[in-house]
Amino acid sequence: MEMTKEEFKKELQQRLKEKYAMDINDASSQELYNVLGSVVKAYYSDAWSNTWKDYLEDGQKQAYYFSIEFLPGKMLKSNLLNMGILETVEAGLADLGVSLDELAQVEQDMALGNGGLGRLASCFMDSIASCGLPGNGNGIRYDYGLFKQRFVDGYQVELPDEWLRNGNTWEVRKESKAVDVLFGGNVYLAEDTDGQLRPVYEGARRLRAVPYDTAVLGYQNHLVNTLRLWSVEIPESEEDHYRSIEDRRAFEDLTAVLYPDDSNERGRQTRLWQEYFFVSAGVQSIIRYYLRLNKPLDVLNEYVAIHINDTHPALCIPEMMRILMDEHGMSWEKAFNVTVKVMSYTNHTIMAEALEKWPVALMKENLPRMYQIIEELDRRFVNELTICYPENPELIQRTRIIQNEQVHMAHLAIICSHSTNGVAKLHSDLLKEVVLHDFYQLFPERFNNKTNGIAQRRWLQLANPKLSKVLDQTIGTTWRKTPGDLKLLQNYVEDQTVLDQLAEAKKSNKQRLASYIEETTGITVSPEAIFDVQIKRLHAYKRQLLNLLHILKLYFDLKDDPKKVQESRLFIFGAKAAPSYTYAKSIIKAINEVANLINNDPDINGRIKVVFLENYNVHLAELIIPAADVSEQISLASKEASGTSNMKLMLNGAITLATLDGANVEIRDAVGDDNVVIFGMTEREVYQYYERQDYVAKDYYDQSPVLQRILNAFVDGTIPNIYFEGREIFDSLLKHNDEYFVLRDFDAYVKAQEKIDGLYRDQHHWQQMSLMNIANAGRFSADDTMMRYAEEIWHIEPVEQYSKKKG
Ligand code: NTF
Repeated sequence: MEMTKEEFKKELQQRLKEKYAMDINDASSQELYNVLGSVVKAYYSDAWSNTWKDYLEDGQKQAYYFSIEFLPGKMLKSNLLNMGILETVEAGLADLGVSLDELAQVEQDMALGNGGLGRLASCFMDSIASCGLPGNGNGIRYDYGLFKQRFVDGYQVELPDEWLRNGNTWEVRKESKAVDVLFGGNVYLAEDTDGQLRPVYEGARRLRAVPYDTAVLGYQNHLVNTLRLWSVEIPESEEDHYRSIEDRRAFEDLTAVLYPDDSNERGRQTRLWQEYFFVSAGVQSIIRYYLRLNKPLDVLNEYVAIHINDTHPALCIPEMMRILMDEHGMSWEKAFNVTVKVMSYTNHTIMAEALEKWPVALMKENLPRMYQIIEELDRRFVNELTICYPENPELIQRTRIIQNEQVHMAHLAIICSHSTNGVAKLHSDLLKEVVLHDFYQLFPERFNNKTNGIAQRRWLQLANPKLSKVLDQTIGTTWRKTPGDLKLLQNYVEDQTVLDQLAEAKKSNKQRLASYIEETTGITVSPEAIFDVQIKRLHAYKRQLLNLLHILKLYFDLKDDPKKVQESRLFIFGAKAAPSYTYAKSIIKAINEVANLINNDPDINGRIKVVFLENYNVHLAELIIPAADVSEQISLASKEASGTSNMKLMLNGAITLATLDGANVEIRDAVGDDNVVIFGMTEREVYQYYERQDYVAKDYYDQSPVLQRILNAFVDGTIPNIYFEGREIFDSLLKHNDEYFVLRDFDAYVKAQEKIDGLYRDQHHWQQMSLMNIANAGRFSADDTMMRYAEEIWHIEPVEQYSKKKG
């Protein structure tokens, strides 16, 4: 994949002529972007088809990452970077009077995910390819991605995300690879001509799943994997079944929208259909491909690993069983044996409401064959346990797949796979000791930890070219391929020149963000202020409210004593709330009203500012993260499975202000106590409260005049325009006893914030801390995480290693 600047320019102009009969000067940004996309695509197309062919010819074992969400963001620059032609193209465009950055703006963020789970899947895709691993993604091509967030009078308003309006340059529709998926009807088993029992389907709806493939380019290694996203269509043969347009619509809507609830999933038929749709299509296409290898199906696990990303794709299990038994005549025992070896599962949350359960009636009606197989899986599991643990019927009741007329998807995933992992040490320990303890006792060897990671290419090389340059000049460029080499930076912790350069890079990123803030919100902010950032979904357990209470404290302190010594602070929020999550939306409204109050108060005179940026997404994250000084990771200990913005912020030199939750624990271990600010209850203390049931939030209020003043502000008109929301928040803390212990951790948080203030005042020391964070962020590289999945779960090897062995 090599190309000189002149070749590139020629190619671009040529294609522009072919496609639009235009010269550069006449083309719009959209037209130029489209043409640039096709140039880029043409450059990797050989490598893409070769990768497929090589895998097939070598009988290479491949992993398939099944995820109901992928959140890649914009792809133009990351493709250029990975192809090694980012600079060439940038320079070539500049010669032609075009700015690459401006063109890149044209691309719509591909936002087929809600937050951490989907973004992680995309970092993993990037890393799998960049590590030379044979692995592909499998998901849904939603017509509408995550809603666009607007604020109207401080309220969140959701607008549709029409990301496909101008087409999608990167995808390739693969009509010939379409498969059919059946829904509903009746299924019974009848003897076939060969004497085998086979299912007979009556009255089922047949839908066509058409794949759209997107290339996933490895970082400068000529490897191109595939992200396959499925879209629904009505097969021609079925046209007669659809009597009205509404009837058609109902089915075509199957892949129309991404469910915007990141955790709280209410039993909705469409969602169940979505889950089965992409799982069935994906597993069918894997088997079809596998059959081309001419290998028997009972060694499928030597060639295929399927990863179940959270429980949404757990139907992979019964679907694989169905195909092996119904379509290939395999016995139950053999099919089960292979399926367990092929499947592995990751749990991403312990929040009870996110542990998926489907009503038996719904499953039976919509996916009758799936239900039959699940019922049999459950029956056999119960039988086996009854033999092994006759004295413990409660254990069986607690762990079986079908309970109280509900199918427990996590149970299905654990019982029928060979690996269950959590996403940070603390989280995996909690799974073993508390949440999934029964299963851990049954299958201890299946449980393992794989701490999340991030793709340093997007979150440092692309998002922060300024810092990247300083790194290149200081420690050389090997960190770009081997993020662990960032460690070398530690040698410069006493080097004032390097510290100044880092500070300079940060400042310029802060200026860039300040301009964006001014342009989009009209609020003027000073790049001299501490940029204090909390960016993540809006959820009570993440405690954006704790942040807000502290802001109010600072506000009142300054009102009382305008001479109070304190660094200027800019509090930046970015967060979407699930449209049905009223409490989270009330918090958004409250933050926006507090922002208005403080930003416009002449007494404060800009010493504190609060900015809630609309429509937080991957692109905005790329702008905010490089500019952050403080990384707010303040969830109630035990609730955040891992977090990944914590890793991105650290990598960009922000100081983490955190509870000991999720991967924050490992961040502290990586940088040492001196380079992070930790506060609040530990997970153990939280569990002690649960055991003793003796938390009384109101005591904290009664005993603290500071808290009284702050909380009263929500209901006495001090914060304007939040009559209902203020009351709701006030009541959540006092009447409903503060589920996430905000008041319990408040004092500790205030002290931690005071510590931050003091540390920042000593700029030299702050720069040293920042350097230490960058230097130790290599530990959270998704490349390493993926290598561990590859070795310990999927048993796949990098292609190079594989070919070397063969050679
Ligand atoms: C999220 N889970 C967790 O809440 C985060 O802590 C974690 O970093 C990411 O997964 C990635 O592992 C979810 O989004 C979900 F869907 F499980 F709730």
